[in-house]
Amino acid sequence: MTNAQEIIVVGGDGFCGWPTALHLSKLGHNVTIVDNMSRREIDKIMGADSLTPIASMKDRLIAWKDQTGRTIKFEKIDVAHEFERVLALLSSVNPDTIIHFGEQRAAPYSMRGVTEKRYTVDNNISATHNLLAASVELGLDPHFIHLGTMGVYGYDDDGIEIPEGYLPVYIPGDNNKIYQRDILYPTNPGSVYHMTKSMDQLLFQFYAKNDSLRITDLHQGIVWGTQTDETKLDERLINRFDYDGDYGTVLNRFLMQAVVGHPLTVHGTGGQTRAFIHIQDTVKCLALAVGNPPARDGKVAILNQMTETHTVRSLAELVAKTSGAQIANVDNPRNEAAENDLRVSNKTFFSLGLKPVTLAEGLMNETQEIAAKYARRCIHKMIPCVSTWTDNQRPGVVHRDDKQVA
Ligand code: NAD
Ligand code: USQ
Repeated sequence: MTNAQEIIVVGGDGFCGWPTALHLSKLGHNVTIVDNMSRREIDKIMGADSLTPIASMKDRLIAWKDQTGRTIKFEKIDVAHEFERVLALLSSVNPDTIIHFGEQRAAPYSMRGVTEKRYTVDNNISATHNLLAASVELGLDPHFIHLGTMGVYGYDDDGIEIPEGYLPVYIPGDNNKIYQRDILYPTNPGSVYHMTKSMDQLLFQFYAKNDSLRITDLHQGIVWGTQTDETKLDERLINRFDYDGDYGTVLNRFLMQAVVGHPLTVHGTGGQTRAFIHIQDTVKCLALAVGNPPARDGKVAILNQMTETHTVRSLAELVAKTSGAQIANVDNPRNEAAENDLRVSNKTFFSLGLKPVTLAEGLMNETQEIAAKYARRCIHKMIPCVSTWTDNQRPGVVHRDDKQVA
């Protein structure tokens, strides 16, 4: 491969970051992972764990070297709070690309209580800003790639296809002329976590304009699956598989629930439509983004990184049909529309050559095989979603306008 880059993968111990780091290393790039291991700490505090047995970072990197002969470097740094260390690292690596996965990414965790709300805002906003500010302070010129989320736009069901970042608006001026502006497509976040991703967008807008940083913001849908070509090479390289009520995402939860004999936990009617992408395509999209930095024109490149949409209900029905699992419609702990449509423009990745794997193409079986292999590790009490969006949704809470007091 030509054009090997120096790439820093922040959050490279996580579900998306780890397989991305491996994929980019395999392509010949020089990869440095940065992570503060907070995700593993949160699991310990919650009493949860990845369904798959994830090796220590040291063993992961030894396994990668054993399998491929390639070296990935690792620095344990909290990028939200250790600014001097971020400066020192960026200065020594002088990265061509920084990929930023290093945020608290669970919507339910961000809604657990005030401690988790404050942690999510503090961690995510400071992490993003420190990386941008450090690059500018050092006079570096990295292509900055951030993992954002489809959910910044909310699910209002207004029949409009969500564009890739920008909305042309036409404003009548005082002189009877009509002026066109491309504004950031309005956000309408549905959790404190999604709110931090909306706020990140303004940081990017400012640094692209003021300091001419080249920034790509990938608005990713819900990632499913667990293994990629690289993580399959050795059991010590296995990716994490979250299934608990806060960090487990819906399709992976259903696939493992079917395996361990738990009814599929559909929130409400299951009429919520969401965007999805397989982890194998996540790593391919990242490689495409690395190879295609945006022009230095003061404008953030915003790409929708998703390959298909489904309702929660249809996913549950599909999993139930193939596995015989029962479906349980449970009270929705979230404050979200019960039913919505969703249309998303994802033309950029397709124009760059992405050929996605879809649900129909058999990877659901592979994910269930992994879940079955490690089903004995399941901590059943961690399956229910107990983080609620408002106090009123907590079990046993008497609503202010209830006539009868229980
Ligand atoms: P993850 O929690 O598995 O990984 C995030 C990693 O970042 C963890 O290893 C964590 O320890 C690290 N981290 C967090 N704060 C840090 C800090 N201050 N300093 C250094 N490291 C820090 O999450 P993921 O599923 O891999 O998601 C990665 C990114 O992709 C997130 O920003 C998330 O918002 C985005 N995303 C994820 C999904 C999904 O379905 N998993 C979908 C859309 C977008
Ligand atoms: N849901 C169920 N049953 C469950 C779990 C979830 O019905 O057992 C429902 C939720 O109520 C919601 C939908 O499934 O309507 C999706 O929930 P999720 O937990 O799979 O996904 P979400 O909270 O949106 O967050 C995940 C990732 C986040 C990422 C986001 C992409 O955790 O990091 O940003 O997907 S997106 O949804 O496109 O914004």
